[in-house]
Amino acid sequence: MAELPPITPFAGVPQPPEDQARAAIIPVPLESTVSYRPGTALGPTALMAASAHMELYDELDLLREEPISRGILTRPAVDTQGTVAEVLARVRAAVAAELEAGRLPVLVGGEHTVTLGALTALVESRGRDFSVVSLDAHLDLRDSYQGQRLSHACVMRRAVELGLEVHHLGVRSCSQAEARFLEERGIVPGWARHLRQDVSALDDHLWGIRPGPVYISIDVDVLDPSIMPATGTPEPGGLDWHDLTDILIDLCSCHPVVGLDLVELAPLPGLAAPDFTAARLLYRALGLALRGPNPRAVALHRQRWEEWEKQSL
Ligand SMILES: [Mn+2]
Repeated sequence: MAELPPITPFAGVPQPPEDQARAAIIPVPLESTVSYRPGTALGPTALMAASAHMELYDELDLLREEPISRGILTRPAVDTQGTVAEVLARVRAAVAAELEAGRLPVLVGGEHTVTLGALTALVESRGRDFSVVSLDAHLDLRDSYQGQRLSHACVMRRAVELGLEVHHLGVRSCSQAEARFLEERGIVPGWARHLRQDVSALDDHLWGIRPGPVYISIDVDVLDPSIMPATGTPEPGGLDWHDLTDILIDLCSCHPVVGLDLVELAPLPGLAAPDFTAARLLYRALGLALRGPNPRAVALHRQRWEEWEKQSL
């Protein structure tokens, strides 16, 4: 692949001292198994460039602060040469180093496959005490795709095989084999249509997430293509900005976040809005994750989850 343009630091601000940084953004411009529209290798460059133009203040009622002041580092991009397995090994090492230093690891893709490197590092570091929340138009539960098991279309299947509990929100596209896999496992995804039609459907899904830490994986295609056309497979009927903000507020209020990623941005030349949307989305998610859970929300969540567990027995 041709040389990628340079990746500038997030938010266009000087890097905080290492000992004051609470999060580290790790760009991973991997593009190996994308199925439809190419360009996700340029996602990190575009997101970082756009992020220099954001307001550093987040006006969200719950934040009303400059999340950047909590200390957000940008690391050099992970080398994406070689096989996907080799790239994932580098991602795993980069994430492990941040975990070791007590920082929140934040991947910016690149294709969704990169998430697997972070999940592997987290399982090695802390075991399986965390759940994965996949905000994605797709289930990514295929056993293999185009002969590949390390593919964007298989990443959550590999996560399930790692022994992790995976929750899907915003789904609106899957294969018949994936639908059968869901049935066999008794997994009920948060279909985008249900979430839009009925607020209690969203609550049910959020309450069903086990109390405790979460890893949040955001595929930008969870957003509607009207605001996020710049992605490999733009599926109609997605979430809007405020829907997604509400989900992030709920997740980050009720759970400590142990890792975060934003993947599958494939910039469209001449169209700035999707890059800017992705930058703000990452910044908002980071702001909420670094703010940490609210003890009252955590207690309420545990109570609701126990009721939810009893009902589903
Ligand atoms: Mn997707």
